[in-house]
Amino acid sequence: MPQARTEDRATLEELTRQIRHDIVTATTKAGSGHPSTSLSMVEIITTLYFGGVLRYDPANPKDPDRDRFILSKGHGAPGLYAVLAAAGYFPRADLLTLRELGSPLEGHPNMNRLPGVEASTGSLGQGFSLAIGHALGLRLDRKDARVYVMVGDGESEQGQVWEAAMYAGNHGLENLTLIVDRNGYQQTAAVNEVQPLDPLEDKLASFGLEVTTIDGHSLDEVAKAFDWARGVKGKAQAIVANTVKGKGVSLLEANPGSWHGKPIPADEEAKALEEIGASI
Ligand SMILES: Cc1ncc(C[n+]2csc(CCOP(=O)(O)OP(=O)(O)O)c2C)c(N)n1
Ligand SMILES: [Mg+2]
Repeated sequence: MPQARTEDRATLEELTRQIRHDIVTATTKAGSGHPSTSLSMVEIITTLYFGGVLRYDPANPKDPDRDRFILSKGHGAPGLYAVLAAAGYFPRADLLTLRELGSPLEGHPNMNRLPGVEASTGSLGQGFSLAIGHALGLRLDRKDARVYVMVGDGESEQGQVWEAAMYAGNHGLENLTLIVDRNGYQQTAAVNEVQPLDPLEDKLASFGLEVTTIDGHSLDEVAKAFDWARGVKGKAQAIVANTVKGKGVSLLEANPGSWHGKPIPADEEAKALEEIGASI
């Protein structure tokens, strides 16, 4: 049976800095990719993999009893890769091969090339449905493993997300937790300028999910939300995480609408890493 890794608070905080560091260095070296997308999800994925939530075994990535995390907003691949490397799925040094020809660290996650990647994503809107397939399969197999799926707020404009919400609600998938990374921005503009989601929580609840809203950068709130999710019976859960696109790097935070899908320029990298404060 896989184990959940439960690190102490100081270690968790250092891991968030390491993961932010690795997101920046990999995308800047690649000269492409999505650092701002990845930076908004760091506390959530760190807590999933190291805060006693996900049960997994990097030595046995296909263990049928493992919990699953599916990154539906697949362009956040640099963040997923950084946490998978920290968890021991592959060497951390490989992160610097991001987007190189032949590297399994493709621009979007490829489940056939990299251990720990549960679903090939990047075409937005699909991951929630894939997660439902896993959750149903686990239920049929009478396993107590759980499925976590993260969508973006811009992604949540897609119809397929709501078909999936309807299904998860109607079928009482208590082993499924949806996380909405609500960083307020999509590709070129604020979500509110394009297709406001509000009242998001009411909508999700009306589809039959149990909903909570948190500050997605508070390790305490994130941990409590996952505890809460595991305690909900008979219903799928949604965690709406309010986050900041580009969190931790002032250059990106100052203008999130302009930095989507753009790496930090090489001459700004040192300042960004200093702001992040990673010790490595
Ligand atoms: C089906 C589909 N349409 C369009 C795109 C192009 N695209 C990539 S990222 C993105 C914006 C996503 O915004 P959001 O879901 O809020 O993610 P964030 O980067 O803010 O975390 C778009 C439109 C895509 N990958 N897939
Ligand atoms: Mg967004």
